[in-house]
Amino acid sequence: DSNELTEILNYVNSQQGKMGVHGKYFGKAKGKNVVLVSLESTQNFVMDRKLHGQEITPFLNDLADDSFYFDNFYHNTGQGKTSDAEFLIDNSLYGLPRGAVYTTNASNEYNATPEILKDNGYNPIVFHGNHDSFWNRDVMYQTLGYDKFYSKEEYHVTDENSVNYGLKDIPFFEQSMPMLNKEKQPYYAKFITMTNHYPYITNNKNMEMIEPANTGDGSVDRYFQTVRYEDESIKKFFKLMKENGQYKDTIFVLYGDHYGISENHNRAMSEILGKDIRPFEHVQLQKVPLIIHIPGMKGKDMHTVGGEIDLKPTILHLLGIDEKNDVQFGTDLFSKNREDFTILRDGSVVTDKYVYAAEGNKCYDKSTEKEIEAETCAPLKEKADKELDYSDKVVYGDLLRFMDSEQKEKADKEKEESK
Ligand code: GP9
Ligand code: MN
Repeated sequence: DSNELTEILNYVNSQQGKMGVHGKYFGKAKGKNVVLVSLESTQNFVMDRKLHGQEITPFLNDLADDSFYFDNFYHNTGQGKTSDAEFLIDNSLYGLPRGAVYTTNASNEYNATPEILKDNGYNPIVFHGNHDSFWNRDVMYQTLGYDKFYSKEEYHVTDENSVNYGLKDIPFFEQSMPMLNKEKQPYYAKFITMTNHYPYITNNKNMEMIEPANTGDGSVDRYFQTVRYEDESIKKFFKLMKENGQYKDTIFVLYGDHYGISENHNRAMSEILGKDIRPFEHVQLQKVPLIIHIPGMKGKDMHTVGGEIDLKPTILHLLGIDEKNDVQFGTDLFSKNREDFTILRDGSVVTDKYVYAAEGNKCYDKSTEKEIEAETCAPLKEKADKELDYSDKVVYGDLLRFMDSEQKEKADKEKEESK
C-alpha cells in the first residue's frame, strides 16, 4: 500500500542524500541526443584482452580510451536477461527474482527514463532487429513511454543478412540509420544488438575476423568470434553517426547486457583466465563493459563499483535532470560521494573491499582474493536483501501508482527536515 511506498521512499532518499550535492558532470551533456547501445552477452573480460595475439574488441578498446570507461561495472539481471537490463536501466529498479518483469508486470505504473525525457523535450525510440513481441517489448515499451519501436518488420531481413536470432549487427546498424535520420532530435535512442548471442554462431567467413579459441568448448571458443564481429558493427555505427553529422550532438552509453558464458562453461573459462573459477571469480565474471562516450570531452578510467541499476540517475544527471522523489535504487556513477557498491540479482554484493557470493554464502577480501569469515559480509548481505525486497515490493505491488503529488510533497518535506 502507500505506507510501504513511504518507507521505500525514505530508504531511497536516504541513499541519495548521502551523496550530497550534484557531481561535477551534472548537466554536462544537457540537450544532447542520447544513444544507448545494448551489447548482447558482452562480458568485461574480453576488453583489452588478446587471443592469438589479436585484440578481441579493438574498436571498443580505442573508444574506451577516449571515454569514461567503467571497469568495475556489473550487470544486475536475472532470468529476464536482455529485458531485465533494459528495465534496470530505464527505471533504476531491479528485475524480479524469477521470471521477467517485462512479461509479468508490463501494465504497472512506472516513471521510466523515456517518460521523464519526453517531458524534457526528448524523442524516445528503440531499434532492434527481432520481432516486436519478443520479451513483450511491444507492450512494455508503451508502458515505459517509448514513442516508436523499429523492430523486425521495419528491417529488410534475409537468409544472407541473418544468423542465429536474426538480422546481423552490421546490417542492423546500416539499416537503422535512415530511420534514425528521420527522427526528431534530441532523441533517446536505444539500439539492441543481437549477433553475440548463445550459442555464438557465424555463418560467413566475413564474420570470422579472429580465429576461435581452442578450449574445446564450442560456445566459449566461438564467443570470441561473435564478440569480434559485434565490435566491428559498433565501429561501423560510429562511422555512420559521424557521416550523418549527429555524432558531435550525441552522447553514447554502451553496456554489456548480461553474462554470455554461464557456469556450465567454467572448465573452459578457467583455461581462458588461467585460474580456477571459485564463487569469487564467478561474481567477478558478472562484470560487463560500460562506456560513456561524450564527444569533445576527455575520458577517464572509472573504477567505481556500480551496476545497471545506476544508469538512470547517471544519464539523467549528465543531462542536468534531477528527479526528486523518484524511486531509484541506483546512484549517479559520477557522484563523488557514492559508495562503491552493487547488488546482483542472486543477492551477491560487490564493494571496493569485499565480494559476497550468495552462492555458498561466501565472503572474500577483494585485495587478497582470499575467503574470509562470512560475518564480515553479513551487513552487505542484509542491505542487499532489504534493497531487493523493497524493489520487488514496488513491482509486485505496483506501488508507483501511489506516487501522486501528495506522496511527493510528503517526501519532499521529510527530505528537507533531514538535512
Ligand atoms: C532478443 C534478444 C536476446 O530479442 O534481445 O534476448 P536474451 O535471450 O539475451 O534475453
Ligand atoms: Mn541478451
